[in-house]
Amino acid sequence: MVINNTTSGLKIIVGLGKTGISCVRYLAQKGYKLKVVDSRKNPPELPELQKSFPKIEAHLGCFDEKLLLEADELIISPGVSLKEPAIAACLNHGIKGIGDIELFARATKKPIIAITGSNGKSTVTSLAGEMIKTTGKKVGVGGNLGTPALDLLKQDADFYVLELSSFQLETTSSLQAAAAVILNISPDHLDRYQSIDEYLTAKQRIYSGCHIAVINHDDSLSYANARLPSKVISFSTHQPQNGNFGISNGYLMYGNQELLPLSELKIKGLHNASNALAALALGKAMDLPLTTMRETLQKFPGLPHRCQWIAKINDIAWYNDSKGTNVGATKSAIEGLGADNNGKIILIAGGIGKDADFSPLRDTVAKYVRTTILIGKDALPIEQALSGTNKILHATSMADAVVIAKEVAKPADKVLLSPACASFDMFKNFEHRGEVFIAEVNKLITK
Ligand code: UMA
Ligand code: ADP
Repeated sequence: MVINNTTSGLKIIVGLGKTGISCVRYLAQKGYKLKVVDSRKNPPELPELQKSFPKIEAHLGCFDEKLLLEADELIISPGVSLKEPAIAACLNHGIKGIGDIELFARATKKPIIAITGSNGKSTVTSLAGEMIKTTGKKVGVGGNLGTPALDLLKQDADFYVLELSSFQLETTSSLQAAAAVILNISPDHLDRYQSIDEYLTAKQRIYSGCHIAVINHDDSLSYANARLPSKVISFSTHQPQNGNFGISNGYLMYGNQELLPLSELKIKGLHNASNALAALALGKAMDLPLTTMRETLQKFPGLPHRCQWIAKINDIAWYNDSKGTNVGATKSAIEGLGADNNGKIILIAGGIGKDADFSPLRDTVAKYVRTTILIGKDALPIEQALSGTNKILHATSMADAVVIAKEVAKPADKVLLSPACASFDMFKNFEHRGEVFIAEVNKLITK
């Protein structure tokens, strides 16, 4: 049975987090009839809803299918799966389900630079935003990075740069980005997707209708079966073809043109060189001058919680990579820090594993890691996957993990928090986890 509710005029916002409240603000101002639902009893933005929109009903504690069926459109937060039974039932009944990025895409005619991938999204999004700012143009930067896209519409902008997750892309069909990129693909979110193919299909929606596609030439999985436009710019960590970006003899290159020695990048590791190239390719797609993009690359210090240097204590360096929330990220963080190290790495990992297979970490851990200290809910599958590669210890808290790390580290070692997991079992989010780690490391200095 298909229910046609297009006359009800009611939009139901599903999820009352950052996205949900941004949708309330945007749609309420446009005069729509709204209700909000959240399966938690105390969602994070409930106080804000009650204060600023006291007339909008909030239905909390579960998703009530009967209520949802009253809507003509569901505005679904990225954290809510479309397979959630009550949501799936509504979609099957013909009720439209969209997300905040779809609303955003419909609302602006300004060029959108859209960035997705398993890792490096926030770094490339911030870099691309900085590159545009350096030219003196106005830019709104947000999306999965933190500021919900709809909130960016309040600023006057010449360009928007959006970090997009696979979850956001699932509910978006009108994006038509001026330039779009999938940075790389490695397994993530397999608790939400049945297979990596399903995850990839969601990611590839970013290329739908885009004007220029930026592709990672080293990662054919990311673009092989995508429908790409005629204009494509590629990046690679090898010598590029004319009109594309790459690396040769220690330089970032545009075709045969040397742009910048890798040693002048503040963000370190081959994965970050790849991020720099992706940002250059996006900038080129927007006709930004290579000279100003080079200037930005020389200055960009990187973002907190991404392989962030914290302190050196008794010849042991401490790094916070709390944003390393999947296996691919942790692998590149260990390789990036391990490659130029005289000592070994003490790795602090663990949290919510999102049904990942941790065995791809085995070779990297065997090569660079002296001891792994595990925290969090999914310590056991990580221990099983890494068995025999290095010494494995367990900690009951971040404080405990830091104390153990101090005891087992030797001079010239690096201690790296790179959990390969989400943080929600022990922390509010990855920022909170990183901050707790930094606070515990700082206690070692004052002791
Ligand atoms: N909710 C339910 N039922 C569910 C799941 C969630 O009711 O089954 C409710 C929660 O109770 C909560 C609300 O939905 O009240 C939260 O919505 P949300 O999880 O979509 O989170 P937001 O606060 O709206 O933040 C989202 C992104 N979060 C996720 O995709 C999980 C933020 O990315 C993003 O910064 C923000 O929108 C603005 O665009 C965070 C993230 O972890 C950083 N992203 C994932 C990642 O990077 O791996 C995809
Ligand atoms: P995302 O927003 O996709 O999570 P970030 O830029 O925040 O990506 O980086 C998160 C972590 O992923 C970093 O701390 C690093 O460990 C790893 N990382 C960053 N860029 C890459 C890349 N291009 N390839 C693989 N891993 C990366």
